[in-house]
Amino acid sequence: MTDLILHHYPQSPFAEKARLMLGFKGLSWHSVMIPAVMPKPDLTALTGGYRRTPVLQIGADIYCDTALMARRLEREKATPALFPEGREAVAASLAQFADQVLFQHGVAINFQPKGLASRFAGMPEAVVKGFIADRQALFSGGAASRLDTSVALSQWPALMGRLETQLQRNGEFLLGDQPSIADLAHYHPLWFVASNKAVADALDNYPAIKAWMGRITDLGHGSSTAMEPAEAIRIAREATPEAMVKASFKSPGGLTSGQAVTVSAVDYGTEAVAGTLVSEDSEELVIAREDERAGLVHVHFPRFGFKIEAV
Ligand SMILES: N[C@@H](CCC(=O)N[C@@H](CS)C(=O)NCC(=O)O)C(=O)O
Repeated sequence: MTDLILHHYPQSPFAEKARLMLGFKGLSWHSVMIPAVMPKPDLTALTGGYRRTPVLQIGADIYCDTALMARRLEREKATPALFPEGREAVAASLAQFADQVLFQHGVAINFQPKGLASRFAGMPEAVVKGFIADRQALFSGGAASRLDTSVALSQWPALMGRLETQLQRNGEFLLGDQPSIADLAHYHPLWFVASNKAVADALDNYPAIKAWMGRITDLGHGSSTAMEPAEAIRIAREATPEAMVKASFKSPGGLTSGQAVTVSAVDYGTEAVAGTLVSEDSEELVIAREDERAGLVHVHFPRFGFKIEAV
């Protein structure tokens, strides 16, 4: 196995989801710290422009988006399973709901004025202004818009109430007695709320959720060692992308391998990544690109939530 390298920063909820996936599977990995705001030149040398957090690197293969990372880690180590056999669709669809809907609520609750003040306490005003401007840019041009705080606060009891009831009645985890990707995707937005003392009381009335969060925290992060970004880029340059198994798949867009394409997220952080199509299947889009610093890399995206266009 080639080493797993996670590009992330500590406060990112989706990075926490990725760290927990690695912990759940009991994997060892290298930890590369990336900036929380643009520019991110060392990260984009690998991704070709994709800027969101986190990114998983395995040699010269770069995996964007935690939804695809989960599938790649499942291939790395099948058990314990993130997508339990026979419940693949319910696990993936619940995770998708949480990553989109619950996450937007967690962010809106965090970034209401008292939450923002607490999160950025003691930081220079320029840093706070820079962060706010970066996140405005992140959401420009995509299909998603930020959820209004008052809507998030109003809808929160419905989301929490449903979770609380199910966890009281149906075992330790969302799909029963074993954790799955559905748990990790529901956990990270709540972790984001819990980690901000000015807004953490949004979880106060939900004892079953709190107990479940403790069980997820206990999965841990696996074992990691720090790595410098330059070392990760050197590893990519010296590695050869993994050979792709060619399964027959009819491209919905009529694309053929070797064709010049761009891939971009549909919702936010829509910077397009240009390359040549290597392969596509029902879950994954893979493009090849040549980078001055990282050499030939294959960049992998989930099909769902991304668009691929011929250049
Ligand atoms: N669907 C993506 C969402 C990733 C995401 O929204 N990450 C946030 C951080 S939690 C982000 O990229 N924020 C902007 C940044 O870090 O530059 C995934 O599952 O990886």
